[in-house]
Amino acid sequence: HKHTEVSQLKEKKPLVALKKPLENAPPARDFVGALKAAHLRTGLPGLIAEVKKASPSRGVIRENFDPVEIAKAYEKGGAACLSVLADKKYFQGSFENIEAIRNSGVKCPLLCKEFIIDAWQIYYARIKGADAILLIAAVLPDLDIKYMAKICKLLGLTALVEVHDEKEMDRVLGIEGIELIGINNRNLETFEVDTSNTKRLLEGKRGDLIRERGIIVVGESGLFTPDDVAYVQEAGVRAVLVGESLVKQEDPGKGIAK
Ligand code: IGP
Repeated sequence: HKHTEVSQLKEKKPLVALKKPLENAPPARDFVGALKAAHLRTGLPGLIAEVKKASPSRGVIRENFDPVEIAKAYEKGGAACLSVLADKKYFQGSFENIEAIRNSGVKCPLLCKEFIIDAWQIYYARIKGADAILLIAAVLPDLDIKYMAKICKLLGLTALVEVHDEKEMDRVLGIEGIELIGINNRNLETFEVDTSNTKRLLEGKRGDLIRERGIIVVGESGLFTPDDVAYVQEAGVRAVLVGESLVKQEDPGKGIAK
């Protein structure tokens, strides 16, 4: 089933059409470098602040949604990187939002939050100004993750590979060259959030291997308070991805550690 979808997509957007704009795109920014620098500077996990209007679990999170205004507030507040929802159907995002933020003078590296199932989406994200893309282990076979991570390397993009259980973590640790892993605390089927997910997945041998390889782990979803952040930091993350709790504030940049 997945494979028919992919081949249909390939017919719709031939890669050749993306060749020229790709050659003209300015180089990607260093997403992992920005996270490490923020972590060193603050002693706290580097923050990826998410520009998100709505979600399937919460509905509309912010009524007067201006992506550029939010991005600027995040940068001013001290976020290391930004995550921008591109998915229309579930999150009311767009690739145009990424482009608008990139063209607004915001300097933070940008993560394109799209459900990527085919290579052309990676090239497209790059053209729209993304510096990193999300690869979700729950929807991609290992071979696709490998292949897409290779494309990212060629384009100078960072791949954030997202896992939400031990099985997915082990699959991703079996792939060479992955430098950024996100642990999603949200169960994708029930939408329930449990931050102890991050802790569990970093215990024992998995945590050892991650430290040995210098992989940066991002704690994702359901982080609302400084205590939540301290908890996942204690578990071993050096970066966090926060959306809802920031987006719903009047000043979304308020409360970010500089
Ligand atoms: C942010 P929250 O609970 O702070 O708004 O979560 C982010 O982790 C979440 O939006 C997310 C997501 C995803 C969205 C994590 N992985 C994959 C879409 C697709």
